[in-house]
Amino acid sequence: MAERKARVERNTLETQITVEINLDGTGTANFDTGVPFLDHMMDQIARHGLVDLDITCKGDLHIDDHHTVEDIGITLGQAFRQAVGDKKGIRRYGHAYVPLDEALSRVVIDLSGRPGLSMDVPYTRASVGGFDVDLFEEFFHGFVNHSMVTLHIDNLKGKNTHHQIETVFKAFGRALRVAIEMDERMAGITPSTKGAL
Ligand SMILES: [Mn+2]
Repeated sequence: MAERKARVERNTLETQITVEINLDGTGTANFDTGVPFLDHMMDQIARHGLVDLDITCKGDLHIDDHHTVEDIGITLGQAFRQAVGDKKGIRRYGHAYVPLDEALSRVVIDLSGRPGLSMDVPYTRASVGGFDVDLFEEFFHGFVNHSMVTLHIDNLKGKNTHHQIETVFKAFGRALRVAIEMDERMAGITPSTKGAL
């Protein structure tokens, strides 16, 4: 099997980002983005998705976290799309329910070749540790638009905002892991009746 790795650099006047991804990794993560709460969440993708992630960003944090969070989502989406390749032999769909104490989230993913996001997370607070949690929707919008995946994210229960979003990222990692897994019965086959994804 070809190595499922990618390295993408994306530079704008607002952010300078490098993303390295290995879909067949061990969950090793290195982040240097200047936004520790985002790093803590992306760490969940690496660990529970068993993908290696190395992400650096120099962003205009003196304005706010918005450009940094959205642009990392975009660049991660570009790297993911490159790494996943022609999708022959993969499971394509993945879903996971993940709890953390009182919180419970469900994430369903389809490596469909079409961007789509449905995200319903009724946050109980607007920010955690100074981080504006609304920005996670920008992160996932950036990701789906450039990875060309369909993503349904629902936080089903939760009182603590940190728990709500952490269960989302853990479930996203888990669902992603299943969707990108090689299915030996699908070897060499594109999992679509269209013959292309
Ligand atoms: Mn945590």
